[in-house]
Amino acid sequence: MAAPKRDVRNHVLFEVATEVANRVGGIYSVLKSKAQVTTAEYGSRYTLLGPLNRASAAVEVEEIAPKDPALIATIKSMNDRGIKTLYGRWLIDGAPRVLLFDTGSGYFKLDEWKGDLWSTAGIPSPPDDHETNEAIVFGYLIAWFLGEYVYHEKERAVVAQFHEWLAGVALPLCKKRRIDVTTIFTTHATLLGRYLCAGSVDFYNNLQWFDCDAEAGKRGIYHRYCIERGAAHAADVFTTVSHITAYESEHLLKRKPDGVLPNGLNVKKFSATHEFQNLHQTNKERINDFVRGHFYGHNDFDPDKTLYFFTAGRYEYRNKGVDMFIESLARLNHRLKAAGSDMTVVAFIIMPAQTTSLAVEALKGQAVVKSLHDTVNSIEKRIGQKLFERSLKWTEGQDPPDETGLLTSEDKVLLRRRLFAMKRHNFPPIVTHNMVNDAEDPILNQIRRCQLFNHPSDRVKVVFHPEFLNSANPVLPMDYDDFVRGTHLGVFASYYEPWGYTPAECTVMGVPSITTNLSGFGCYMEELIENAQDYGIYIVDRRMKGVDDSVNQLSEYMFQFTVKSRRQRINQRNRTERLSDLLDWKRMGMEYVKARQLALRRAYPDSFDGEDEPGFFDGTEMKISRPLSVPGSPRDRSGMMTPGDFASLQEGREGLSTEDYIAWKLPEEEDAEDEPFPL
Ligand code: G6P
Ligand code: 1S3
Repeated sequence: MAAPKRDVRNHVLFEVATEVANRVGGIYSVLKSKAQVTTAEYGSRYTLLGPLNRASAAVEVEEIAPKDPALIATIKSMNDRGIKTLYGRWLIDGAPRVLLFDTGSGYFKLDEWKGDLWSTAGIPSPPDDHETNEAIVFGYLIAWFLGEYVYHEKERAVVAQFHEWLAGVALPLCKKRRIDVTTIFTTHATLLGRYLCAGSVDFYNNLQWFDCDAEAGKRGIYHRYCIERGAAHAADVFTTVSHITAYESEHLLKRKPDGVLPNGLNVKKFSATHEFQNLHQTNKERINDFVRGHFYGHNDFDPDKTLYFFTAGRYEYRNKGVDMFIESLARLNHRLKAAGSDMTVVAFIIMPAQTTSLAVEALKGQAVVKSLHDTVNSIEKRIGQKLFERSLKWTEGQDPPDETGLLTSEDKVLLRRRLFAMKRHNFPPIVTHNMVNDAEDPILNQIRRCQLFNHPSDRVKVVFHPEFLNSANPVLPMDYDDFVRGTHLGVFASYYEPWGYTPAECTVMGVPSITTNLSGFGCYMEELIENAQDYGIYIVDRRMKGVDDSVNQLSEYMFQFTVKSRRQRINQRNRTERLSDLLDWKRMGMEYVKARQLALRRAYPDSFDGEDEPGFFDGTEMKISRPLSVPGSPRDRSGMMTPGDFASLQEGREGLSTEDYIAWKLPEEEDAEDEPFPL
């Protein structure tokens, strides 16, 4: 007897990842920022599944009782057999429901499951790889959960979307056990790609030639690679976050992705127009304060002619392009000196490395400037008080009070002591912390090689902050978002970057950025915007150019930025910020909708009235309305999110269109030269 048809329209959605309510990296950002649109679409039909990390769950999750009878029955059955779970609401925008599994409570079955994984999927698992053991236990718990859930839930279809290999073990199990769910596997990078790029291979020109099994074996990740490849092949729908990663996956995982699901952001609009410009100014003042302290005794550059550039991210020296950034800064320094420029660039590198403590010199810098500031303030108060008293005593016919005796000899001594404390016989430090491995640190070595030592004659100064930013830090007390707002330019010269949230975050905060055509974000913007530079999105060509040419292009972009006037920078920031809506999940989320539709069609073709599967690679283009006369606007198409070979997931015949999801259009452009804010 044929199984009864499941209701595909009213389907249930599970999203499975190891970073649910547990901040590790980019996937946490994806799930967290997307939660609002997905809960808006699904309500209680949406649940995120992840492993239970008690420390982070304690602050991020509020426990509640489940209401869905199938969920109640499934959780009870697993609990009765020793598996501990936590069901609750993730305390973020959208407050999605989460079900977290305590993998520790499943380890009693680890050996049995490892044997099963080998016999059902041919995936080996060495004994001493903790991360893989976690992935296996988690994968088996998820397959167990889904199997029981669809046993109890007989009416509605179930879509399960898995992120990254760590959550991928359940996919071959679902297929082998014929669990009645439809699955999507989304990879945010490939294991082999990340490893190969971190070495010194010419990755993109050799993608089709790598012997993947051998390369994975050489790096001791063969078993992990098998999980990733198995997941990609077992899923009903396979997707990645960008075209560049789709291309990489096709060659390294041997399955061409069905489509691309780019990452969005939860773009919060500011109620006041141009509010983000004011925020730039106030946060820049805070960075100025840090710079005054850090460069004490060498404050010979004008804050009004100083630009703040930065790069940030996980410490992956080559993959995140820090090597190229530092080399380009050295060339920029040379160029600014040769041109006799009066501009100074302070370049920040914010990347966590192993440190022992904050450096004494960095702390001292902030302390001496603070003492100077306090002393000047108290002198100022005393002078004011004296002047006031003298003025009160003034009578007609007398000379008005003058400056005589306002500054006492005690004040002069105090001031002199503060000035002496600011004498220094060394250059301002590069690094704000004591590094565990200073002599071998790749960033420091590159800075040494390029001789960017913060010499007074240098027009480019460097500050390496080897810790993520935090407003409780005594040296640079700012949270990351505030810091970004205060800077002028983000530089992310990545070599391996499947998407790249850092430049996207700059964009929504109205901060111009430089990225590369090897990053998913860079490619996406290049496709979408004709003249990206006008919008503050600079894209370095690292694909077709040699390294030296790419470095020159990067330093040229930075140099061109330094010659902009303040008005031009303000105008450019306005244009950058206008792109925010392009990156909003309200728009990007549409690709997820399409992927789920495709998964349902593939699993339940009969529920779609026998229609053929829609052409998955036929991108549908739509016009974005804008005044034709205005130059420099994004290209007139919005179905461009997944262009080219891995074109847009089909805009369905089920009433699916981007406009229907959350209406979006490019705001009309103002006259860039006529904007109502102070210079
Ligand atoms: C914002 C503020 C302006 C300020 C400007 C500085 O636009 O609203 O008042 O003059 O930032 O820009 P700059 O690029 O020089 O930091
Ligand atoms: C990955 O994190 P990563 O920094 O290791 O996933 C992110 C989210 O999709 C993506 O933005 C990033 O490029 C990838 O590299």
